[in-house]
Amino acid sequence: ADLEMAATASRLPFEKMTLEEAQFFEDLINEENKNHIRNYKLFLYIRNKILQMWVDNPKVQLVIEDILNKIDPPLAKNENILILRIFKYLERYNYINYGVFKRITPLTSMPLAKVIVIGAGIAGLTAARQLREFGFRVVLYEARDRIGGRIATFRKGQYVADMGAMVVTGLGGNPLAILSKQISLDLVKVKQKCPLYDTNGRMIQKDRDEIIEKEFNKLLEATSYLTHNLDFDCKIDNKAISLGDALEILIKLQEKFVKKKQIEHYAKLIGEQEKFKSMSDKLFEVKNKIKLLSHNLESLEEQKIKGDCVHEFEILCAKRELKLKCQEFNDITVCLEEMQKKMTAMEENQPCGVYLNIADRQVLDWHFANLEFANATPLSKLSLKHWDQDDEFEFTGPHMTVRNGYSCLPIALSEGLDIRLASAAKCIKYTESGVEVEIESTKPCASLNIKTAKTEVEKADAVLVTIPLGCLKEKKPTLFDPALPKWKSDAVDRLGFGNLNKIILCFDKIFWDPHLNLFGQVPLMTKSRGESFLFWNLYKAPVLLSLVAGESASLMENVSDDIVISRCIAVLRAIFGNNQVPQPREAVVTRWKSDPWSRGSYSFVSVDSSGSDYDILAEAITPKNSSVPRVFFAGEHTIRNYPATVHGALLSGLRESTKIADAFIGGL
Ligand code: FAJ
Repeated sequence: ADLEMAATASRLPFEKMTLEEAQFFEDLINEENKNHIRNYKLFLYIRNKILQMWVDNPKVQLVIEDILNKIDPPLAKNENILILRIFKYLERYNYINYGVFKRITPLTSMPLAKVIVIGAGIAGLTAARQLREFGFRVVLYEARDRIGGRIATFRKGQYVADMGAMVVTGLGGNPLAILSKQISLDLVKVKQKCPLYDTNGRMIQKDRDEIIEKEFNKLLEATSYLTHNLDFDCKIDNKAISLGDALEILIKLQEKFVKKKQIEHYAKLIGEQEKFKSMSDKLFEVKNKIKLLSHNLESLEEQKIKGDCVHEFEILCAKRELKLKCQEFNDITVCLEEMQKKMTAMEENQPCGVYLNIADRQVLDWHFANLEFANATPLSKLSLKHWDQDDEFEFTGPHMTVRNGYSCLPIALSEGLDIRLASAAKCIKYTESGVEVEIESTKPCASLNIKTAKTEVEKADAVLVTIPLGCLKEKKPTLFDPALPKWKSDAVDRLGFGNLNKIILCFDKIFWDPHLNLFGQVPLMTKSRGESFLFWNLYKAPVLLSLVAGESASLMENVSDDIVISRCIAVLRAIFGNNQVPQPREAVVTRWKSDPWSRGSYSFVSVDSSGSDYDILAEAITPKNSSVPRVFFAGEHTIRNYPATVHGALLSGLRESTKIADAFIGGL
């Protein structure tokens, strides 16, 4: 990587200090320092150079000696103290030496303090690993009998499929780019081509599909214009409105607009017809007049008296009058022809009276279902104003999937950690002197097939809570002692936690186009638009993954596996034909909302919430009379710029390890 690439890969501006950096190195760059301009440039050069060394080889711990040896003279000559300071900063703030790498220097043998991490999902594992690097004693408690949380891979024989997270949304700036260099993650680009089929299995015409997709984008742009460009506070009767409400209002307005255009067209056509009629009447009048004039002329000519100049003048006048009338007749005829043509054209080009016909609305509903999948909630629950507040932080590069299964990541991160499986935190007590966590075993008792009530209490200096937001919502009244402060508890209530489910179907052989990663079926009805609307073909073995999003995601959880699977197979049979689609050899149906250790899939910005609730959920709690915070929070629901994602959860874990180190080891 060059210096610029290394900075971008680390989510840092290449030619600028971040606010955090500017605060940290204030002494170097404040204007009272006579070298402040030089220092600023020097800082950026050293910082980017260290990042470059890490990005180039993240498999091995980067140590100060390496850097001192490799930083190019003359710029950084005799700047060893500054280099060390920048190195330590980058290490504490987890820009270097994170993930799975070979350590060169030994870990501290005398741990500084003890931290309990609750939850062995990606946030918990990353934080625990980093805290261990910083010299803490760390114990992880995980309620399930496996690690990974919402990263969960189904593996059976040749079959591999992700039941939770599966997409890596671009590698540019993504910490997973570093992890993918450290461990074996088989990242494969997702081909975006996605043919859509109607409910009879006919493929939707490409041009129609494109027109509706454009309309979908136009509707979304209109909601964004409403929110950001117009002075509209996104409230009706003082109640915040949802993205779904706004879209349906816009569709109604479009329908009204189309009707208005149609009425205008017909009014114009009627006007033309009336004009045509009065012109035709005029023609009739002129024709009669011509008859009269010709008759008059004929009789004048019959009475012709030679040499009578008055009579001759009368004939000349009559001829002239007749000629003028004939001219008028011709002009009116031409005019009528023109009018006729215009009316025919108007009749032939009648505007459509409906904005979307039934088939168009089904395709539009498919796009809405896709948006409900990305947000894991019906559009009617998303905040119109803030639902896409994290868009500007999107990583660059194509979306990828992990072909060998995403669980490789938590497994690699868990190496060497003290993890207690099947151990749920039941109560987290926090005081000025530390924390006590009541742990309950979740292992079913073999004889009675009930959960054992065996509990133990673990003490530590601090606790890091990475429990999903869905569980916090459900368990917060009893999980914390003392109860969470109101500012925190209200944010837990406000922020949304959605649902998304998958149906994994494993077959003997492929009956779909193996070159496609995606295909979809448009829904029959708006209400059930999220049910098996999209299929993913990602793995080496013949596996299809079907998504159930929107309202259907939670409804589906009350239906038996057999019914869910047969409904999904029916969709495939409509597309590929009854004879082509056999019963699956293996099938898995997820139920993330019913899962007691997730209670849903991932967070979203609900109607009454905003991006700042993520910040509130990230804030640590300092007990009364304590000099340090004791309860820290990580997880995808605590990271405003990268919520609802694996990389977000990972970055939140890194962030909290820094906070804990700052609190217990002290600043640098
Ligand atoms: O591809 O990055 C995906 N890619 C992604 N994240 C996804 C995605 C979705 C997505 C893509 C792009 C942008 C946004 C989202 C699309 C979807 O396919 N996919 C996805 C699909 C499903 C079905 C789910 C459920 C999730 C996704 N996600 C979200 C990520 O998986 C999560 O954001 C991330 O994995 C969260 O990590 P975390 O560390 O914050 O949370 P958990 O739940 O993994 O770990 C918490 C642990 O605490 C669990 O292991 C749990 O058992 C444990 N626990 C709970 N209560 C406890 C406890 N342990 C002890 N005591 C207790 N009382």
